[in-house]
Amino acid sequence: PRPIDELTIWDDAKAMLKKARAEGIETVHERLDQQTPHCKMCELGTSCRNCTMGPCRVSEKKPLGVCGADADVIVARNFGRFVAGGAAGHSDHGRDLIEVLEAIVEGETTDYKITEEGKLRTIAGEIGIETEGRTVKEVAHDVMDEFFADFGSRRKEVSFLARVPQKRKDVWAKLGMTPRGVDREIAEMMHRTHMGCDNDAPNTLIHAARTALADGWGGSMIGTELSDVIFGTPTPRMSTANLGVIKEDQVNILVHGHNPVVSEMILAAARDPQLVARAKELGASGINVAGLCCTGNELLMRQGIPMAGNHLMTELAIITGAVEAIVVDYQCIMPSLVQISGCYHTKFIDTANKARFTGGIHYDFQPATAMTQAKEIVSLAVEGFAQRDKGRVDIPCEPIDIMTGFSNEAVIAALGGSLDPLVQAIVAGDIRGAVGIVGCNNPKIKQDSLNVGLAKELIKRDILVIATGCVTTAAGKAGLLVPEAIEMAGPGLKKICGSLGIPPVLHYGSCVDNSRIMQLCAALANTLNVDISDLPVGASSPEWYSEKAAAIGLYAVASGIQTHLGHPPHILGSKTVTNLAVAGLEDLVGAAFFIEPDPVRTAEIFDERIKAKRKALGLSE
Ligand code: SF4
Ligand code: WCC
Ligand code: FE2
Repeated sequence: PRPIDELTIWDDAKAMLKKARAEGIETVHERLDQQTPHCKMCELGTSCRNCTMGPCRVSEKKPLGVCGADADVIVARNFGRFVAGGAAGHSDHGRDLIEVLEAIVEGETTDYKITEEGKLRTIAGEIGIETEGRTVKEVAHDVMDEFFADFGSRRKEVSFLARVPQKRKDVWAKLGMTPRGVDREIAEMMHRTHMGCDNDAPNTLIHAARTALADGWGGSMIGTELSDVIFGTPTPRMSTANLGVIKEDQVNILVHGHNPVVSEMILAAARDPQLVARAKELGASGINVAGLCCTGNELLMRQGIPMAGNHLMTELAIITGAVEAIVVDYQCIMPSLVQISGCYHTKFIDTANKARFTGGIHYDFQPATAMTQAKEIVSLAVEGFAQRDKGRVDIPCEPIDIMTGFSNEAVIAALGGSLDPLVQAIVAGDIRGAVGIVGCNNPKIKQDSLNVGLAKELIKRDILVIATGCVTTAAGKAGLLVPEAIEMAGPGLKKICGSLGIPPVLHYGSCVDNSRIMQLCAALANTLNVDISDLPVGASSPEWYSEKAAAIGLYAVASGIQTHLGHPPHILGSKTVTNLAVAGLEDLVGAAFFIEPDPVRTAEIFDERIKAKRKALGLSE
């Protein structure tokens, strides 16, 4: 096996990897070793199994599949389906929020409610729903209908395109890239990639971009906005991160997945006095709910719960031996967590019919019965405390402080009511630009080395960093999410963030919350009366692994934002597709991808781009 020091930059992870090896528990790293080397054709994207005349693997020697498809067609089709998978994940999550809103409106649940009436009315106004003199339920009903319709086939464009600068919408219209309906674009992607349909790689990629845009400005944005309406818009607050947030003397429940619909209810149930009393009867001092991955980010942003870790910490969190239950909804949940839970007293509880795990305890979580079910789940965890083997508990460190809760609403409030001070800071060059660092961990990359390395390099250069998804925990553990981190920033960023009392790296939420970044860019572009592609901004996913991350990257590029990836998707087997991704898209949408494994070099490339964009806007470099 590879030495533990090469796998991660974190001490808490190293300690748990050592414990795993001592206890004979396999993790993602050993399984990667077993899978290496990977199939070369699949890595290049040149294998196809879209029909039973195949499977086919094309190469220089055998350049065509049985049907005659060449490498360009096969790579484009594979990538198109890959993006569709990611867009489907985010968007189906968004749909689940509409269904909760529906349950509220129809009176089927009292466990969920409309917390942010003001935000609901603002959104309604933006998408053209009458709000004057109408009750909150009437408005909510129409918002629900509009958003459901955004998933269908009757629209010319999804409703949140109301937020997009006209110049950008014109670009999309000209290219046939305007997202019409979320499910429609995803289904059409599946259709186009059936044998004998879209056999022109650039054309397939245009539709891949449209599918991604239906995610970023459709499904994801709906997910974020309705989560705010139902659970509250995030406001800045302090919390903590790393495995040290797991408490030796408490019942520990980890929530993992993406949808706050489940985790919010688990958190509420864990505050039930009877359950807390029972935990105390069993010798615990209380019930501790901590987060993993994005549902952790959702709860962290809105409720300030502590964050146990990101993607590559999920197995390791259980290996502390102090976790009574891990409660999951969907996405990014390694099936290995069931096996690892089985090595301890940990109960693995799944809650979504569309994401069941063999060997897990299943609850079919529904809005109407949410609180009752959540209490049952928490009760299972509490009773499990009695079965904990104290001899196997090892919590490797003390938690580190982080600041969270930066929604656009919170940022505007901090700026005194408008984006103008931010625009002024950009114009003056104190903040030279901004880069969103988003996404995952990948066991092929030393955990968080690039996520943290890039963030540090950028803030040094007075480039504000906005973090979401699994990058947030990395930034937090590196000490970048506290106001004191301005000491690591350049003089301009230090001045601005210092005067506002905020960190130079802002925690902007979960992966669906990348829609907040899209909204911010659109608002900045509208303020300056330019296109998004004119802004001195960038996006990066240094350690990405998932289909969802590919969808995010593609909607960022299609929205006009240059986007960095730390390693390429499986497209290198086609020159046409690769050239389009890293160059050709620039002519079409005003931005492209770049692939770069080195964080310093990546920061330099962003810096160059930001200089050029500033110059074009008539600003100092
Ligand atoms: Fe082979 Fe064409 Fe069928 Fe793909 S669609 S498996 S390339 S015959
Ligand atoms: Ni979003 Fe990536 Fe984490 Fe999963 S939770 S691992 S997609 S960043
Ligand atoms: Fe996520």
